Amino acid sequence: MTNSIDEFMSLCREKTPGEKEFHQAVCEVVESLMPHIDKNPRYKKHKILERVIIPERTLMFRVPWLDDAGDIQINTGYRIEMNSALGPYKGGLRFHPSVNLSILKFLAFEQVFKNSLTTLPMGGGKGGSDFDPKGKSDNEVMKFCQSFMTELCRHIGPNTDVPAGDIGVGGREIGYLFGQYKRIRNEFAGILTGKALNWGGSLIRPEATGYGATYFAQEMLKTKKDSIKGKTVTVSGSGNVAQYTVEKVTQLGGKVVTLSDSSGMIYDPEGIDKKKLSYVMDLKNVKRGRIKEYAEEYNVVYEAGKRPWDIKCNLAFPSATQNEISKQDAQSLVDNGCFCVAEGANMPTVPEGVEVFSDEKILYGPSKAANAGGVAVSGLEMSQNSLRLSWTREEVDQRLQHIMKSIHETCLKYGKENNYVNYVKGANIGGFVKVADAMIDQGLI
Ligand code: NDP
Ligand code: 2IT
Repeated sequence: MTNSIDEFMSLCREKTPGEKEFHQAVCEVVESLMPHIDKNPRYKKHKILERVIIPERTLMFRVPWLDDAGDIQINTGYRIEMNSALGPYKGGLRFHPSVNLSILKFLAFEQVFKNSLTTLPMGGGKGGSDFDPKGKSDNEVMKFCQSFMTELCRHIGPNTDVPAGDIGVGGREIGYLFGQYKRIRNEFAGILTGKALNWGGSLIRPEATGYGATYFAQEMLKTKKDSIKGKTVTVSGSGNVAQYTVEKVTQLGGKVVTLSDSSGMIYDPEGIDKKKLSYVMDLKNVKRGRIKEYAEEYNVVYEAGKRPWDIKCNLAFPSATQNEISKQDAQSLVDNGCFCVAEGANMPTVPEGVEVFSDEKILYGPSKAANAGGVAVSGLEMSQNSLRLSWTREEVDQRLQHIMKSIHETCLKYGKENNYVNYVKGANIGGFVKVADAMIDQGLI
């Protein structure tokens, strides 16, 4: 079996040289799947694994725009249309200087199985650009978004491909992108999710990823007859996912003691309460400031260049970016008593760190299960757009909770090993089988 995994991976590496994040994501999935595929020869016969690692379509395009000084700027735009076996391509757009083909392919690949787990009819995709919104004026962000959508608009549509937000793409960017699509195509259509409430957005979509990750942690804790109440919690990042994780964890009686950004982390042993969280939301979403300012405001510790994983906690929610938990970080979390990790970010733990969590048999909810709440509510936004109706906050939240529970059940179904739940295996197999079966049904796609 190891042989076949090694063989598969060396072929994958040969065909996609240099795409290290993509190889990392594929390797984790293939390691979980190979034993299942060996038991189900039809997946082998139909070469499903060989097919799912190649995007159905990869779009790369030039994005020229004029900055406030009147100078020409050029970025690269991407959309990876990975798999449409279960529905239109669906997945976020990331605007960050680190964006490249490998990172977007890893994200698109993960998205396929994540979307399958949500139970909603969505294929998988991802896109974005190496554009850095940091330090840009609203006008520059708008000019960039308009140029990006001028090309993207010919490839997307409510039944074709429906992008959304991710790192660096929030409500502001979705608005500018939507406006440009509408101008060019002369249609008001559900071509993006994460829209504002008064023009087609869904209640709870901004909250969904953080709330969903918290609900998933709650489900994992229930298997140990435990709960979030009274727990000390570390969260990394301070963007969309981090903020609403803090909100829900706090509502459920947990105490969040850390936040971070790419410059450093804050440690607030008293806990980030409702008032402090609204300060963070204003700081990050309106003033677009740095987390360091929290430390100045509340007179707590700020550590430049550090991540929160040395801080003693019971539960951890990595919510910033990929590979933000090293092997050493994972060990230090476990050594300090952390027994539950729910990944709000995509692939935040390096493979050696995942190994630490599984060797120590802690509750470890991998990203494609734990953070699926965001795209799930995007799916609900698409449903509401199709119905031309909007559901109440309670209705969407109920549906989100139900979906997170059902993802947890799928993980149990495919991931139970004696008296331990291997959520990585559960999520990978549970996400894969639906996609694979649909691909077989649909012939050579
Ligand atoms: P935001 O842009 O709102 O926030 C990102 C946060 O992470 C910021 O605090 C940012 O700090 C920090 N960060 C980003 N890149 C790095 C880096 N290279 N090193 C250290 N810190 C970094 O993004 P989101 O909150 O939406 O996304 C966070 C994570 O959650 C991502 O992995 C994303 O893929 C994932 N995710 C998001 C979903 C969504 O619905 N938004 C759904 C599912 C997963 P700084 O400001 O300094 O850059
Ligand atoms: O990684 C993710 O699931 C997202 N960024 C959300 C995608 C979406 O389409 O809502």
